[in-house]
Amino acid sequence: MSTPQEACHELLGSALILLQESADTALDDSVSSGLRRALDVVKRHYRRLDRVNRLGAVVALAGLGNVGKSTLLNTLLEMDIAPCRNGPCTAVPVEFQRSENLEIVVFRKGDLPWTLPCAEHNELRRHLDWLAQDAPGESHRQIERIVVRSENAHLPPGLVLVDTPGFGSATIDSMDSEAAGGTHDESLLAGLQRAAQVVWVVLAEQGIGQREADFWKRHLSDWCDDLAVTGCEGWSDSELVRFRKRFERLFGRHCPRFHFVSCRDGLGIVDLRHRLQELADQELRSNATVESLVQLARELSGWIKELPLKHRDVWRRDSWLRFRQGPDPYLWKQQLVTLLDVSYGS
Ligand SMILES: Nc1nc2c(ncn2[C@@H]2O[C@H](COP(=O)(O)OP(=O)(O)O)[C@@H](O)[C@H]2O)c(=O)[nH]1
Ligand SMILES: [Mg+2]
Repeated sequence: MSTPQEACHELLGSALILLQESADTALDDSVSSGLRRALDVVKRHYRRLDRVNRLGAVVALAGLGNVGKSTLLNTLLEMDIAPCRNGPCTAVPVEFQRSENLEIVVFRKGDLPWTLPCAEHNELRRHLDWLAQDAPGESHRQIERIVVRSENAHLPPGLVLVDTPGFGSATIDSMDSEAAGGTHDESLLAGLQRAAQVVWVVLAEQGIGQREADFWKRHLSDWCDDLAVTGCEGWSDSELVRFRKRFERLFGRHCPRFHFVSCRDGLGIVDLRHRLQELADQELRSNATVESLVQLARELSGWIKELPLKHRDVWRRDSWLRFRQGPDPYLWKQQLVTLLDVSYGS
C-alpha cells in the first residue's frame, strides 16, 4: 500500500490531468477559465509537494531584519539559542535539528564541514554567537550555513527549522530601481534556497508593506502558507481581526494563514508549534493537502451547479472515467468524486 505522501502525489497528478484535459476541450470560455483557475490551485499543491520531496521538511523563518525571527525561534524551542538583535545579528542561515548530540556543524565554501561538539548549552551558545555574527574577516566570509543539533523536545523529529539572516527593513521598502530590487531579491532568495517551506515573519506594529507582499506573491506564494505576526502582546481580538482584514487583501487568492504570536506572553506559540509539527509530518501534511483539495472540490461543485444546464457537463468524459478508476487507498478520491459528480445534477 502506498504511503500517504505517495497517494497524495498520485491524487494531485490525476486531478491535474482531469482539470487540464477538461479545460482544454471545454467549448465554453467561462467553463474553461473556471477549470483553469482550479488547475492553478492544484498545480501549486503539486509544486509544493515536489519541493518537500526534494528538500525534506526544512522550514525557514524569513522576513525583514529585526521583526523577531530569532526571538520567535527561541520561544518556539524554549531555549535561548538563536542569536538575537540585542546580541549579534544572524549573518548566515542557522539550521536547528533534533539529535542526541549537542553540536554545531559549520559549512564553509569549498571546505569540509567542521563539527564542534559542545559539552553543554552555554558552550554551544558562545560558539554560535561568535559564528553567526556579521564579523569581518576571511573565516566568517567563508561560512555558508551553520547546523545546530540538540536534543530539544520542541523540535519535531525530521524537522529542520532555519533562522535566516535579517534584511534591513529599508531594503525591500526602498527598492526603487529594478536593479536594486533584483540584488536584494537574489540575496533574500539565496538564503531560502534550501527551504521546502517558509514561515514569513512580520512585526505587528510595522504591518505589511506592499513590496513585502509583492515579494511574497512573486517568489514565495508556492511554498509559504504561514505568516507569523510577532509582537501581538496586549492586542485585543478585534485589533487582530482588523489587522488581518487590512492586510490579507494584499496577498490575493492564496492568502497565507495568519498566526498572531507574542514572545513576551506566549500568545499563539503552542498553535504555531502544532503547525510546525504538521509541516514536519508526512501524514499530517498529506491530510492537510487533501483537505484543501476537498475544499476546492466543494467550491467547484457549487460553481458547476450555478452554470447553465447546457454547460454543466464540464468533465471530458474519458478523463472523468480515468480519474474515477485510479487507485484510491485512503478513499480520498471517492470524496472528490462525490463532490464533483454534479455535471448532470439538477
Ligand atoms: N514586544 C515584542 N518584542 C519582540 C517580540 N519578538 C521579538 N521582539 C524584539 O524584536 C527585536 C528583534 O528581534 P530579533 O529576534 O533579533 O529579530 P530578527 O532580526 O528578525 O531575528 C528584539 O529586540 C526582540 O526583543 C515580541 O513578540 N514582542
Ligand atoms: Mg535574527
